[in-house]
Amino acid sequence: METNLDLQFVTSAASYDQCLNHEEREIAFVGASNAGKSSAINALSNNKKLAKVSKTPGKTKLFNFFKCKQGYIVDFPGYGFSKVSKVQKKEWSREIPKYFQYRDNLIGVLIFTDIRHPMKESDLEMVSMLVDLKLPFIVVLTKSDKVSESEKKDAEESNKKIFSDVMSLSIKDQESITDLRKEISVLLSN
Ligand SMILES: Nc1nc2c(ncn2[C@@H]2O[C@H](COP(=O)(O)OP(=O)(O)OP(=O)(O)O)[C@@H](O)[C@H]2O)c(=O)[nH]1
Ligand SMILES: [Mg+2]
Repeated sequence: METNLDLQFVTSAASYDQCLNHEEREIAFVGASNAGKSSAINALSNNKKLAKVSKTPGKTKLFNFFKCKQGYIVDFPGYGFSKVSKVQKKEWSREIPKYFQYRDNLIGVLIFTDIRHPMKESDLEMVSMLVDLKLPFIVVLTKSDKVSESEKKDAEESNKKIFSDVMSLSIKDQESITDLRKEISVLLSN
């Protein structure tokens, strides 16, 4: 299988109505702030500067579209959106559920969560929304280089008891990046 995603930043949207119009499949990257979403995008593309393109300070947009060979990845700001105003937060809390509810292109979601303290309350709220909407999701346990091999296995196993699709990721581990590329390719081409 082709695992080179050829990821490229396309555009951002500040509201659901402004989301890019296209006919391809799309997967969403969600998770807490600092979980490692942007780092994952950069690792997937082998380009350390890619995700920053959409993260101009003070101009953070809600939906960030990255084109890859088989479709699109949409990167979201972390839950909590700590760096934006109250007004912005309120607007985003209206726009985000619209995206998950109405976006026909959306076929799956990757939830990024730090392997050292995974699946916090906000992640579980996301899961509950995705289950209600019958959207498949993969739990990505990030920063796996921060724990021992046995702690990694324990975290994978305990999360697999609850969630059907679980994988570990470290931006320092090429094998895990290749695995993530494969998961994305499979989701987008099924
Ligand atoms: N050791 C290690 N650090 C990582 C890894 N992935 C991300 N980080 C670090 O974690 C921090 C946050 O990463 P980001 O990719 O900016 O996190 P984010 O989820 O995009 O955060 P928001 O944009 O705020 O939602 C950065 O300092 C990264 O260098 C990893 O696999 N291993
Ligand atoms: Mg980010």
